[in-house]
Amino acid sequence: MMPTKNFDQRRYAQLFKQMCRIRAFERAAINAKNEGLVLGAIHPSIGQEAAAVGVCENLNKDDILLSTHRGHGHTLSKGADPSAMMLELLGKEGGNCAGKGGSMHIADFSVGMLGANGVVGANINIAVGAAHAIKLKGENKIVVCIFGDGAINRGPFLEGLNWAKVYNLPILFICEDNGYSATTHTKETTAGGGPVVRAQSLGIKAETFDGNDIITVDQAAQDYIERVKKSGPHLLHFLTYRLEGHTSTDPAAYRPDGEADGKWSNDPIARCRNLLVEDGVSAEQLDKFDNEATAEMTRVYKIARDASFPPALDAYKDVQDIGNPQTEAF
Ligand SMILES: Cc1ncc(C[n+]2csc(CCOP(=O)(O)OP(=O)(O)O)c2C)c(N)n1
Repeated sequence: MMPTKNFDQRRYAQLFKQMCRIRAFERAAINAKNEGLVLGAIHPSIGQEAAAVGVCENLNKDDILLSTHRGHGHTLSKGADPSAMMLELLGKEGGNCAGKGGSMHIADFSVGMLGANGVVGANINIAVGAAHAIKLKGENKIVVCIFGDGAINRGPFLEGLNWAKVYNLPILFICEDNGYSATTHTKETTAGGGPVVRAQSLGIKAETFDGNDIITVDQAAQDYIERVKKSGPHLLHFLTYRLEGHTSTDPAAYRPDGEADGKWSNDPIARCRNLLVEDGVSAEQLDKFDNEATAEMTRVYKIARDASFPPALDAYKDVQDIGNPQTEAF
């Protein structure tokens, strides 16, 4: 089929490649976890890659990003080095946080990634603080804060959105709604109309979009980033689905039988692939992108597996000195 007029084939091929890289990174991370190389949990974002790529590919390097416990995709899309990320997951020397952060606490200031966060909702107020600093310094950049649908039921959501609106801060809130908060259907624990209605009640413009359609996410992100630059805080609500367990070891038995199987046809990578094939890109070319992503992340995994742990004394480096609790407390 001939390329369609309004479809930017080159751009969407690039976004397809990025989504494949995230998936391959997480498959390699799950492998590492299964081999006992990762202490702590891995929260895969398999099925949610379009939101990460569609948003982060529209940011500049010095724009600021804050993410969640499910942040590999966001961090990679913001430009972090996958080798450093895998080293971090394995607690090795050369990790983004010298092996002290792990999967849920990766930060890479060199690409504007201010941090993933294992405390649900806690990234929201940090993000608002960063946006306030940008405003006070008169800088020309924005903050993007990504959180799940479960986080909107924690206090920081109201606190953060309120502060952002009162001070008209340059921040884009992104609710990545996969329908679940760990093992619970978020609907069962959410009163009212959800994130969009809550944001609108504070005077923040907010809309819901299909978060599994890369074109929709890309266009919504472009539009909302421009709006944030002109007029302060906004919120995007992306509907998506976590295709696997809450963590890599969660069998997700709380889901109705067959629910996840039925959702694979809505996989954002498969959907993007179909669009590209319909537009004339060959299946071989797309397989090549996919295989390159797998090869890259297999390399990254092997580097991390064979790397050294930091020297034991480095445990005391870069951590806050709060004194000796034994002598001070007694
Ligand atoms: C304050 C807090 N409460 C509970 C937890 C345990 N917990 C970890 S992830 C999670 C679910 C969060 O759901 P959501 O925000 O929708 O993100 P998702 O896991 O779906 O990406 C919970 C309850 C936590 N980490 N922090």
